[in-house]
Amino acid sequence: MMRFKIVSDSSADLTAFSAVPFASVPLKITTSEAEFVDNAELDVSDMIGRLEKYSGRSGSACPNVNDWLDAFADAENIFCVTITSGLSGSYNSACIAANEYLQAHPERHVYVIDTLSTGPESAILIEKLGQLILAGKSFDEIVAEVKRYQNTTHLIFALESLHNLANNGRVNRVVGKITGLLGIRIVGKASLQGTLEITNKVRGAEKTLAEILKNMEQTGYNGGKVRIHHCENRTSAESLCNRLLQKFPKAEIIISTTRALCSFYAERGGLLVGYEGACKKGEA
Ligand code: X90
Repeated sequence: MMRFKIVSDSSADLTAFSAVPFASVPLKITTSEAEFVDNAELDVSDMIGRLEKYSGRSGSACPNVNDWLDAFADAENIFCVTITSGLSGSYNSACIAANEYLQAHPERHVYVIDTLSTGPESAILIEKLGQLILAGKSFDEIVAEVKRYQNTTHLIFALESLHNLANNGRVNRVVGKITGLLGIRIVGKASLQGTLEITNKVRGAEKTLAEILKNMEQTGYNGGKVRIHHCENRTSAESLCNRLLQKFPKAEIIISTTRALCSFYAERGGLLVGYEGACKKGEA
C-alpha cells in the first residue's frame, strides 16, 4: 500500500480507524483550571460534567504545525483531514505542515482535505479514503475520487445550546441567545463555506427529529450511509436511526459519540448527522 496513512484531527470523533494506518491529532479544550486533550485516554463524559460545573472562560486550540508533522511521521502517501477552515485554524496549520513535509521529502505526497465540516461528515470521508486505499488506487486517483465524493456528503446538526459556540465567536452572539430556553433546539447544517447555517429552531425532541429528516431528504438523502454522533443523547440518536430505517430499510447507519472537541461545542444533547446525499454544487 505504498505506506499510505490517514491523519485526521480529533474533530472527526475517531480515536482509531482499523482499515489502514491512521493517526488522530488532538485538539484541546482549555479552561483557566484544566486542559483536556482530545485523545483516546480522555474520559469525555467526565469532561462534559466538569465543564458544566465551571463558570469561567473556556475555549479550544487546534493542532500546531509540529503536531501534524509528528503524526505524518514517515508515511509516504498522506491524506490529512481537518475540521472546517471556516471555524478553525487546523486546516491552515495542516497545510503549512504539508508544505514543510514535502520540502523535506519531495518524492512523497500529502493531500490536505478541508472537510468544511466536522464530526460524522469527516468520519464518512475518512471511511471513503480507507476504502479507496484498500482498493489499491493510486494517490492521484484517490484525490480525484474523494473530491467528487465530498461534493455529495452533508452535515446536519441539532443543538440544545449555542453557549460555547457563541462565547468563542463561532456564531453570532445574538443567535447564541436564542438557545438556553427550555426545549428549544437549533437545527442547522454545514454551509458551503464551512460555517454554521441555522435552518430552523424547533421545540421538543419529536419536532427536532422531523426537522432533521426533512432537511436530509431536501438535500437528497435516499438510503445511503448515515453516521450519527451524539453528545450524551443516545435516545435521540436511536430514534433518528429507527425513523430512517422505517423509510430506508437498507440504510447503513452507525451511531457513535462525540469526542471532546465536538462535545465541547455541540454540548450535552447535541446531535451531528453526516450522510450521503445529492451534490452540494454542480455535478459530481
Ligand atoms: O480551532 C479550534 O479551536 C476549533 C474550533 C472549532 C469550532 C466549531 C466546532 C463545531 C463542532 C458544532 C456543530 C456543527 C457545526 C458544523 C459547521 C461546519 C460541532
